Amino acid sequence: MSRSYALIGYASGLAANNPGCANGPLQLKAHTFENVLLTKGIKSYWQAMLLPQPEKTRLIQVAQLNTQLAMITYKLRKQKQLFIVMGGDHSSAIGTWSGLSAAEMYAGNSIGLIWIDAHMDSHTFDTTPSGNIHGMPLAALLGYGDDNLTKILSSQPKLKPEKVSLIGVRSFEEEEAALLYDLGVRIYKMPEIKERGLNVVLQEAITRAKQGTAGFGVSLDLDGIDPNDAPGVGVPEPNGILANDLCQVLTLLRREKQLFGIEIVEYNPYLDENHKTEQLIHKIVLSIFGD
Ligand SMILES: [Mn+2]
Repeated sequence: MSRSYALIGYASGLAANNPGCANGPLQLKAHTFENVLLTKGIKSYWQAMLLPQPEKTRLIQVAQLNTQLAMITYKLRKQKQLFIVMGGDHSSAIGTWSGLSAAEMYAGNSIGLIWIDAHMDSHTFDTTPSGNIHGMPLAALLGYGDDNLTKILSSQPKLKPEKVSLIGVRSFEEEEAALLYDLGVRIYKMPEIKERGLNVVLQEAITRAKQGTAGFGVSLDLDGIDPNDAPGVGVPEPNGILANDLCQVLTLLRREKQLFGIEIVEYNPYLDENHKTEQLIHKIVLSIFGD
C-alpha cells in the first residue's frame, strides 16, 4: 500500500443555511483525521485548509475560495495525485470539479461525476428561494448561473450532463428538476433506489461516469444519508440512504482506476450526536479507499 491521498479542507459555511459546517474539516484535522485513516491502512496528508477571506460580497468570497480550490485540484490531477476534499458546505463542488475538469479539458477530455445528495443543488440566483449558494453548485458546473461560479479556470461548462448521475434525491424545487431533466442528467430518487437496489444504481452511475471520459469523481453530501445515521448535517431530510447500505456499495469504487478524487461535504460538528457523523466519514473513506 504505497498510495497516499491529498486532503483538502474547505472550511467555509458561507454558502449554507447553517454556517457551522465551516468547522467540519477543522474538527477532523484537530482529531487527527490522517492518523485515524492510517490506523485503517490509508495514507494521507493535509495539502491545504482553505478559509474564506474578507471580500465585498459573499458571492465574491465563495468564488475566490473556489478558485483557490480549483487551482489545487487542477495541480493534483496534473500530478496524478488522488484527493479527498472535506467540506464545508457543498459550494466546494464548484471548485473541486472545475479544477479536475479543467485539468482534463486541455487534452480534449471530459470527466464524469456521481453526486450523492438529498437535494438537486441546481438552482441559480434566478430560481433560488433561499439565496444560498450551496443550492447551486451542480447547475454552475453544468454551465448555468452566475459567471463568478460558472467560469472558474475555464469559460466552458465543467460537466457534460450525460456523464452525471444524482443519487438519493428526495427534496427539490421544480425549476431545478426542469433544468436537470431537460439536460439529461440521470436522477435516481429514493423510490427507484429502493426498488432496484443501491448496488445496481451505483454500478450504472459508475458506468455512465467513466465511459467516454478520462475518469470521474464522487461528490457526497452527507445529507443524502438518512439523518438517523448522519445527524451532523445542516439540511437533514428523512427517508434517506442507510449508512450501512451506502458503505457496503461504495466498496465497488475500490477497483476503479478511473476514480480521481472524492468530496465529502456538509459535515456540521455542532449538530453531530456523539461523533456519529464523524465516525461515518471515516467509514466512508475506508469503504472507498480501503483494501
Ligand atoms: Mn448538496
